[in-house]
Amino acid sequence: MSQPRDSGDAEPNEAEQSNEYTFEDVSVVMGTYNEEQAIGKVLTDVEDVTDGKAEVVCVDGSSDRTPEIAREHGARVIEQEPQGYGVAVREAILAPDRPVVVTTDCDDTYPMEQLPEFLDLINRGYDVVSGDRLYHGAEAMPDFNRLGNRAFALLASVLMGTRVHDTTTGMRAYRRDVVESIRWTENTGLSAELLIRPLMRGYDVREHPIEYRERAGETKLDPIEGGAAITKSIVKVCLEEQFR
Ligand SMILES: Nc1nc2c(ncn2[C@@H]2O[C@H](COP(=O)(O)OP(=O)(O)OP(=O)(O)O)[C@@H](O)[C@H]2O)c(=O)[nH]1
Ligand SMILES: [Mg+2]
Repeated sequence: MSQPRDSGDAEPNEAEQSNEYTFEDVSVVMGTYNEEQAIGKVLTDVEDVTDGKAEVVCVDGSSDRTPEIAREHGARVIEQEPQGYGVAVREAILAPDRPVVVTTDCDDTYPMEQLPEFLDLINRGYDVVSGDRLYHGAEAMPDFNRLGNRAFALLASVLMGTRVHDTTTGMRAYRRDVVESIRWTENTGLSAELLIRPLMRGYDVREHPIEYRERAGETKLDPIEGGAAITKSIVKVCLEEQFR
């Protein structure tokens, strides 16, 4: 049984929730693209914290040993030509049969040790739990990215009329029915879309502070091109949701 850590929040759907999910109900999914420096650590962390119970799905476009290492750790590997973050992550979130889907990056930036907190919050009734890297300051993030991420959150907040703090985080937990009930359209901007559409459709979304570590291996994102694509996605998705 998970223990609620605070009592002040309204807890949606809790009464309807008779059975609590365990890590046997969780799939941890990620896009993987030449992440051989990080993948062993990421998958070991997932195994350790979930006692080997969570399923892992990697949608992989690598030309290095990433998929072999993933299979050695018991992950399900779906091969896909590299076409960008969102194309991989969309396939990854739609692959599992388990009722709770958690996304992460395969670069050791996200704290797998906080997975139990994400599961607790889903068990408390939230539909989406979104890791907020900026809450603790995200000192490991390059300055330019930190500034950009704050700007994206501000832009999305203004357009949605709801304050959000980190729209581009890669670590979230979703009830699978949320993921399956929405048509996802964005690529580099998918992370923002995965927060904005559920929020604007009235799902119970909660941001949750997370630690953020320095990346192992090379980034797959060009900050200028990626930043422009994310800005465009935020505006497009917010307008589409407003007028749907
Ligand atoms: N399969 C696949 N995975 C991808 C692709 N592009 C990125 N990824 C993966 O998606 C995740 C996010 O990419 P990152 O390079 O970490 O992007 P980011 O988090 O915006 O940038 P950093 O702040 O540098 O980590 C990583 O696990 C990548 O390996 C792709 O085209 N195909
Ligand atoms: Mg990353």
